[in-house]
Amino acid sequence: MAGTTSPVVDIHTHVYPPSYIELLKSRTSIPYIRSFPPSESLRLVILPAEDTESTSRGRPVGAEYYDINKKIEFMDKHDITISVISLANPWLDWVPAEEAVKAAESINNEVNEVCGKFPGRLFAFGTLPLSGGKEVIVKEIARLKDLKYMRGIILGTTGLGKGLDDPELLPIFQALQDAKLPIFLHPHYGLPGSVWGERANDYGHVLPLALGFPLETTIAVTRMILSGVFEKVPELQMILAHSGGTLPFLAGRIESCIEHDAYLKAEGKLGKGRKTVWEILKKNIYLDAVVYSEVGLKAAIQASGEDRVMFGTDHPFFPPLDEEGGKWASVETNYAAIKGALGSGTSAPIQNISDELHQFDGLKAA
Ligand code: 5CU
Repeated sequence: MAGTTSPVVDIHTHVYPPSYIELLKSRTSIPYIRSFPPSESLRLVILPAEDTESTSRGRPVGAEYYDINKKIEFMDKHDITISVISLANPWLDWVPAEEAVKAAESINNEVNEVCGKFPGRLFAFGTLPLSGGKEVIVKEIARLKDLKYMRGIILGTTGLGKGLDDPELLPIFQALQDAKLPIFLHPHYGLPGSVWGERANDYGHVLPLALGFPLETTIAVTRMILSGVFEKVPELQMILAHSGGTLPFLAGRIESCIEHDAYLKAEGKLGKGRKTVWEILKKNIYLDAVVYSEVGLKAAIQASGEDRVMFGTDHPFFPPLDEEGGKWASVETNYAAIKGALGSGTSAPIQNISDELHQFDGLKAA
């Protein structure tokens, strides 16, 4: 934020390392990169909802998606001191089981090395070999703990294929808790295409990105809450993308539905020891500030507390459509929302973001 003396730490900022880009270019089903003649320019097609015969198929993919120098240029332009970079969706979810371990090790090493080229400016969230199964995932978590620049992991909502309330994930959550590595939870799959109706192709990417992404996150975390993950792994820390989807706004309703559910009561799930949604929001959840409005940001701050809301940009997504070279409206909108929500002159969330980064530091010095 211009004028602040606190370091600005961007915890929601993605890369597709060059080796991942090459993989995407070799594929024909999502995720893939290709041109659509007569145009020769390459397009990145990642979302299930955007793989359609229309002009909204994918997005132009330029150097900002894979060239780390572009990330640093972007950081400098927007007064960002530190970025915690993460592989963008859909991560390694689609990689065949037998290739998962090698792919994760090589991507995580590549990202860790890139961070080392810009000491003090770049840290990272690692990627898990999800399709490889529990054992190899836990091993990769142990390895990530010792990679110098890793500060957590990025995770989608499918887990091992059955969602994040799958009891099979508990040893993985436990390993992350023990390693003091937070989960950066990020959506990708949205909602089933049928909910967008017959005219979905007329609306570009708006419905899946504005609604599908946040609802996917909200549903995934609510399922975790209902399954008791946060009682069973009480110190697990999660950072939710896009200010938790709609979780801060719906927390009261979710909590009320739980408290009034006769089935849960009969099953003995409403008794002592249950953490409420509000407690989980304040003890286990951090929210990014990528919500583009003061209203949404105030809800996030009220739900989790100012010190649990972290600055983010979603770079390289949401670039300006027209003007080249200037500041990005998507970033400026979030800066304005932070200023509006906290009052002018304060840079509290940014200050706290930095504190939290060091908290996650736990095992190693920056
Ligand atoms: O614009 C998009 O599709 C995306 C995406 O896929 N992932 C993300 O983090 N932000 C925007």
